[in-house]
Amino acid sequence: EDGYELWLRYALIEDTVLRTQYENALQAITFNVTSPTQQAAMDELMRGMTGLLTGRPIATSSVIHDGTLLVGTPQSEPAIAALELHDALETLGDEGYALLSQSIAGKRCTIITANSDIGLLYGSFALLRHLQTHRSLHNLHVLSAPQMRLRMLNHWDNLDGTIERGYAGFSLWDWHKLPHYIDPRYCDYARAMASIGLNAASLTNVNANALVLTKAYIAKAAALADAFRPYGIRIYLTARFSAPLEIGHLDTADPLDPNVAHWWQQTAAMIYEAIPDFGGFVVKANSEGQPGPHDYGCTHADGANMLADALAPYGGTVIWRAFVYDADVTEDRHKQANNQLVPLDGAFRDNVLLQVKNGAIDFQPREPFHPLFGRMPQTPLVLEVQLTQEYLGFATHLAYLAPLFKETLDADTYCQGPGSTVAKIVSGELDGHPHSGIAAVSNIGNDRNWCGHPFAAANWYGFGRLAWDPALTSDGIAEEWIRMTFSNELQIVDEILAMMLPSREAVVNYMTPLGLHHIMARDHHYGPGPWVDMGRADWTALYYHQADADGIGFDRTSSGSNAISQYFPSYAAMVSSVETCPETLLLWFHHVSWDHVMASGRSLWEELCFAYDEGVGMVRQMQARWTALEGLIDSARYEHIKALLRIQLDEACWWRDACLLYFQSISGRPFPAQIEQPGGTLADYMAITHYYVPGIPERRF
Ligand code: BDP
Repeated sequence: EDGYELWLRYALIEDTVLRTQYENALQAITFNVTSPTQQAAMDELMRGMTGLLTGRPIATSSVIHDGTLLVGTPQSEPAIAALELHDALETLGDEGYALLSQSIAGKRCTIITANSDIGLLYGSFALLRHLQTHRSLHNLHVLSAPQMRLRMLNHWDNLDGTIERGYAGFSLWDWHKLPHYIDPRYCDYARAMASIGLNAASLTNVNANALVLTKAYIAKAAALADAFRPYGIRIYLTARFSAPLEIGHLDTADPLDPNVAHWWQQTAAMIYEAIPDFGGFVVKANSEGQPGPHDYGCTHADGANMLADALAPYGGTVIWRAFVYDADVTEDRHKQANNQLVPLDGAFRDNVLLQVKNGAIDFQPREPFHPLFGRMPQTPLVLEVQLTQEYLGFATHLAYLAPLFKETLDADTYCQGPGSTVAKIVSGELDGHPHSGIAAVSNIGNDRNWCGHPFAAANWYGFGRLAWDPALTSDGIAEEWIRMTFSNELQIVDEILAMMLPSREAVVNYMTPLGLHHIMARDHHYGPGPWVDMGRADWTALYYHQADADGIGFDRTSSGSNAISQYFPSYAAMVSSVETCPETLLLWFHHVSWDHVMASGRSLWEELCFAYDEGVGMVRQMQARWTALEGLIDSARYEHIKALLRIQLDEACWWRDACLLYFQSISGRPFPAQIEQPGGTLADYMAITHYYVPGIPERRF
């Protein structure tokens, strides 16, 4: 067990009673394969059933056996057409699937059907998931269709093989050997993506390199697109706004210049010739030094529309990122995206989607939802989350992130009254948009186990499941993943579930409790840095925590930056009062006295100390739970995770002690006697400048 198989392990079901039931129900398979996607579904079903069950089902061209798995669309399979499933099929759209138990000519059948081949593939994975998680095949009546049309991973992969903020090795895309060598791993990547319903991949870093838009690279990207196509995955590329200058020999990239527009049209034509189902461009413009339309006095809409016009004839879309801010912190960075983009609502072409990070600052362990959600009803918004744990301990910390994604998806913006959740906005439901979507910054690299930390795969999995259905629960998703990845043994499932569910909260506690944010080390973002002063306020910890002799926290109320005013009144009213603001976000929105009395009856200072300490305690609990599983988990994964938890504990202590010593130097208050007292001095912690310090002992000083 090295994690390569992810959640698609298909290990033999050891419960013989259950396995016999499955074997009786799946003695034969009738699947008249007519396309590469159907072939992928057939291959997966055979692979899965061969692993999970003893023996292989017999392939028959029609239903002649009792206990047949019948797979097909009404078009590909007359036996399914004869069932007249119109009502069911109507609810499935062009990607959904149905799993049904039905008898045909007196033979018991399990049916996978859909309106499309990709629906059959998704349904095949769903049936296998059913078996992998030991659910009953009796009276199956599952109808499932995705809530979001675009379900995408954003790879931040550079053409030189490195990955921006990647902690699981180098890029999977071997640009050097493409287009001729198709690494079998591309197929396994596509299988994993399709197994959770993801249907799009942007291959390259948002801090883009124009070279990927040259003919040679497009041929390479086309080879990847060919490999992914049977699995329903469309590829996107990041478009560097200054590409016309860098590879087009023009002397401007001005979006209103006809030569520039023409160059992009030619480029789009060249791409679509090679990749007829190319998804489109993902664009980071006028953000963190990237070029963009502002360089020419134009708006984001001018820039996005020019690209959208080039893609429109082929059905492509522009995904324009709303992660825009500049160094001028006379305006709170929290407000800048709304300031720049809200006035442009209605000005974007129909094939432009605006991709908005979950929060207004930057993928912090906890952020309130981004105030753009609900503020641009005429523009389809895509939610962007981050799987790679840039701000959550890289791939060495166990942090199950479905609860974070859910927190945003379920957040009520109140834009059209109560119940106007972010999920309803990005699914297009609230404003009736035909486009809808959700994207995640990938955590995948060429590490053997894909995501670096064996538990990080749960974030890839959880993201896909939520992209398909945001109403799923974090618990339910985790349970599925555990059963598929480790075991169906109840003790194992329960123990691991109890590790995973609070794990994100543990990270929040030992890194940034009570609404603190952006206090990590500079540049690489690994480890604590509440003292960081970059000279540029918006990248400076001091600016975000605002700690002084009186208190701590960023005042975003009307007496401060007034970022709260960008939210709709019901939410704004709740967070604008210290009394009603959730304590988990208190220091995000308020500058609060160290002596402020919290709900627990403790002072804010004490509460901060307890929260940091509790974070460390939660990691200890995770360790204890894992150790209790010794002998029940295969030794390779057991030892790997045990070692990573050791690192996590060391670093949780590092975060707690460094932050508390630093804040104490400002608050001047003693540490409560009940918490573990820091071992070193603040100077010791500030002296740690290493990028990564392996195994810092718990009591280093
Ligand atoms: C920040 C990352 C940076 C990315 C940026 C983005 O530190 O590497 O380029 O997000 O999303 O969090 O564009």
